[in-house]
Formats: sequence, structure tokens, C-alpha cells
Amino acid sequence: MECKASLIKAVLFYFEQPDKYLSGNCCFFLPFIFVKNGIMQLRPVATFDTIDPEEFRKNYYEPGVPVVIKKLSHDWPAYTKWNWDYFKQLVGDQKVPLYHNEKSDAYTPVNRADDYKTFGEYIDMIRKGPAAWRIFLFNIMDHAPQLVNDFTWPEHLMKGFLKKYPMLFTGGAGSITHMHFDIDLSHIFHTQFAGRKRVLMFPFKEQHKLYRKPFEVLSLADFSNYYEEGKVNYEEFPALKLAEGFDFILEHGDTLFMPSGYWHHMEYLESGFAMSLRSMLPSLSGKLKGVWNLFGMRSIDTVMKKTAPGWWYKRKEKRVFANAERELTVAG
Ligand SMILES: O=C(O)CCC(=O)C(=O)O
Repeated sequence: MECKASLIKAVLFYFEQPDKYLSGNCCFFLPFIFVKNGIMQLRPVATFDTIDPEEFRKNYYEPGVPVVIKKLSHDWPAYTKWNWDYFKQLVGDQKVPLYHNEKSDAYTPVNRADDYKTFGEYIDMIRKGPAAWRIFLFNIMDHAPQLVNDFTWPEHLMKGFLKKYPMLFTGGAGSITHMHFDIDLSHIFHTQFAGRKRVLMFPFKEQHKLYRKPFEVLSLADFSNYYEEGKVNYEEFPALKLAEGFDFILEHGDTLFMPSGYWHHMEYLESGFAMSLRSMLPSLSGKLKGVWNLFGMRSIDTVMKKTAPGWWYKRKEKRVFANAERELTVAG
């Protein structure tokens, strides 16, 4: 009964305010509802307090559908223990690379840092805010190995975790992780620990509607503040209107299952941090694709960016728009 009422409320609420979402004790999920209103076709993500492993395997892991599990982390010590002061005390002296919001261009080497600070200085800066600076793929546990005792690998849901690489992602309010997919094609459990984060996600197959740059994991389009009217440039990137994805907000303790190859764009509504636990695809062909992306595809792109950046960029740009045009033609 409570579940039904929540579902009805969710439907009404969704059409009135698609930029927000409801949560409650039952899951809500609007599987077939897309808003066809000349912008990207977005819906909320399935959300559960807890999930039965068999249901997770059948409905989410195997078909590659994202899901948020709200209480997976609630009995981890990290849920209450991890905060800025604790991290500052443990690894405050560690020098870390920082990234700002600017999107990369033809001349930007992959993952080049925009600044460096100690983790302590960084924490002070984003706490004071506004400071839209991010740290990504920070293996904090290399410097404070005791942190691994603060959470449990969710092996009842997924096997094959890369246990050497639990990665931390942090950002000040307003910072943006631009639209990309993870190059190694791993499945990810992404747990938010502080601050709310808005997430826009699409399955891999939407790549050409999202204007994927060949030999890269990034989109040519800018999705910054996509939930505000007029921010996405549909004139330049009309195929975006065809893309079907998810739009939702992660809160403290929420764990997102992000299937392999999913496109994601994240905006820090408040300063916060999250941890990603990753597991490589179980099949050999999946693993090989990840390895090719990391060492083959990326190396070709890096060499071309160094040797003929302008020519390479133009050539890729042409391909990007041709791919999108094909999607538009198919859609009629
Ligand atoms: O939280 C973020 O800023 C980005 C997370 C991300 O890109 C990932 O987990 O792959």
C-alpha cells in the first residue's frame, strides 16, 4: 500500500519536477517512462534500501542496469567515521593532484593535473568554498591502509573486486566530473560519503548520441548544469535529444551500482567524497577490451595528440558528427 502510494506520488512528482526524485522505504522505479520534451530522455534510477543478491544478479548485474542501494554502507564503520577531519588527520600531508572544471581540448594530455596541494590544504579550501576543485582516482588506502577495515567488500553481490584499487573521488561544491565512461570497463560500486552529488548516466550504447570522441572515453558535448534550461546546446548537438538515460541525486551512504561502460557525468551539489570499488568484467573478451582501451586506444590517442593535435582533433570531430547524424537519420 505504502509502496503503491509512493509510486503514484513518484509519477506525479516526476512529471512536475523531473529534476528531483523521491525516496522511501520501498523502491520506486519508472522503467518505461521517458519525458519526450525535446531534451534528453531521462528517468530516475531504481532505488532500494537493501537488495537480495539473486534479484541484484538477475535484474541489474547481468542485464547491466544501474541501481542505487541506500543502506549497503550503513553498517560499515566508514558510514559514520569517514569525514574531512578524519582524512586530514590520516593523510593531510600527502601531496595530491587537483583538477578544475574546464573540459579538455585537442591539446590537453589525458588526466593532466591542473594544480597540486597537500590533501589537508585541499580539504581546508573546499570546506571554506566555493572551490570547484576535484581529486579523482586517489588511492587513499595506499597512504592509510587501515581504512580498508572501515568497509566490507560487497562480495555477496559481485565477485572479482580489484582490492588494490579502492579509489576516492572528492570535490568542492560546484565541481564537475565531465561525461565519460571508465576506460577499463569495470563494474563499479560507488558509495557517496558526504555531500550530495547529482548524476547523469547513459548506457554505453548511447555513445554516438552522446557525441563520443573516437579513441577517447569522453563526450564532445558539455553537460555542465544540464538540469537548468538552456545549458545543453541542442542546436550544436541535436542527437542528445535521442539519448535515454538516468538522472538522480546520491546522498550520504547511497551506493550506486554502475555497470561496465556506463557513461556518467557528476556534479557536486555540496563538497563531498565517494569511494569506488571496481571489478573487471568476468569474461576474457571483456577483460581484453578493457586492457586494449587502457594500453592500445589511449596510447594511439596520446601519440596523435602530441604529434598532430589540430589535425587529429578535426578528424575526430568530423567522425563524431557523422556518427550522430546517422543516429538522427535512423530515428527519422
Ligand atoms: O565521483 C566522481 O567525481 C566521479 C566518479 C567516477 O568517475 C567513477 O567512479 O568512475
